[in-house]
Amino acid sequence: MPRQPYHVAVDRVDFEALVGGDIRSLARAISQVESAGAGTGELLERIWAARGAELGAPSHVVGLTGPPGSGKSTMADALTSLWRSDGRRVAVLAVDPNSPFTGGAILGDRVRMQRHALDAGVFIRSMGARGHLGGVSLATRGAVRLLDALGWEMVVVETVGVGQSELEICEIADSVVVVTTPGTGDGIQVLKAGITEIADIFAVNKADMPGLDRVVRELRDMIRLSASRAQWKPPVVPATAAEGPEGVRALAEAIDRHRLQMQESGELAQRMVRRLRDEVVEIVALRARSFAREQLAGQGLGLPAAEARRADPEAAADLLLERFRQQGSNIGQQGAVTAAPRRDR
Ligand SMILES: Nc1nc2c(ncn2[C@@H]2O[C@H](COP(=O)(O)OP(=O)(O)OP(=O)(O)O)[C@@H](O)[C@H]2O)c(=O)[nH]1
Ligand SMILES: [Mg+2]
Repeated sequence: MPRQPYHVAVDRVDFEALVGGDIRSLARAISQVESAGAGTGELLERIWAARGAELGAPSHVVGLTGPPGSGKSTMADALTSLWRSDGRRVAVLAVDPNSPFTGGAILGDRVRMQRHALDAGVFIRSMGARGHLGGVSLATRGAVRLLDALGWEMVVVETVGVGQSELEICEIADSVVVVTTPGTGDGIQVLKAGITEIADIFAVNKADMPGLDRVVRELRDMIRLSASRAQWKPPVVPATAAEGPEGVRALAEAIDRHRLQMQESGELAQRMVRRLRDEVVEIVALRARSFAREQLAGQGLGLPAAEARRADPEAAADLLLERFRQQGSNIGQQGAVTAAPRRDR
């Protein structure tokens, strides 16, 4: 099976500039990761090698999710200003699985984020669905991996649009912030099933609007009633993102507190391992799927319709998996599977 679709073409990225913190090179590298889908391969390996023994703290990946118009982008902007004021570099990835667009920020967000345009410590990027072999989730994971290797302290993943992928994308984050708002039709009933369970922090944005107390109370009741044994009880934090940094200070504090608690409890390390495992599973699934499609291209299983009706798809799948194991890249090799960089193997 050809491997190169999964590999980032290192030569197309100015490596020195990239490691030196150049934003344009970073944008180019992420485009490569995005179109390559699964792996950042050699590029990551080189970055880690260039960093040497000193690893530093991993990026704090903060997921922002919630109903359309709840103020996620405004919040990302305000948090960015706040974190910049204490010297952290901030990357914002706006992920929209339904959008074909990729590259720059979405128009409204671009205008809003204009103030950061000259700041080399801010990177803003929208991740659309175009050109990915592995979908937006794998591309985002790749981008996060790259930003972590390059030492970005904060990575905000804002999910735009709706759907199951929203949950999936939240799994990338260390701290999931679910954003809701007071007022009619909003509050907790607009939150999708499943989203409340993965929330680490609830932000009630637009705290300047009437009805704040009620939403805060509803959320706190809900958290109290949920029979979670976890040490961390999601705090409910009012925010006024439109006010800028001051409007999200309490939220930023909650985000830092959550990170600290995760670090101390060992949860951060566990999530990191789990994320790597999920990513590997996703890549395997992706490769196996494209292998199966290639194998079956054109003639299907070569069966006439009457036979196809009585065919056993399980048996056919077993056959393909066996073939995949024999031919299909290094995944099928015997022995322990390692995710260590190639030079260590
Ligand atoms: N009153 C008030 N309005 C706010 C606040 N924060 C954001 N808004 C407004 O809410 C609207 C939507 O904000 P966005 O930041 O675009 O919301 P979003 O969640 O990113 O929206 P989508 O990306 O479309 O899902 C904008 O008009 C903001 O100006 C706030 O704290 N108070
Ligand atoms: Mg937005």
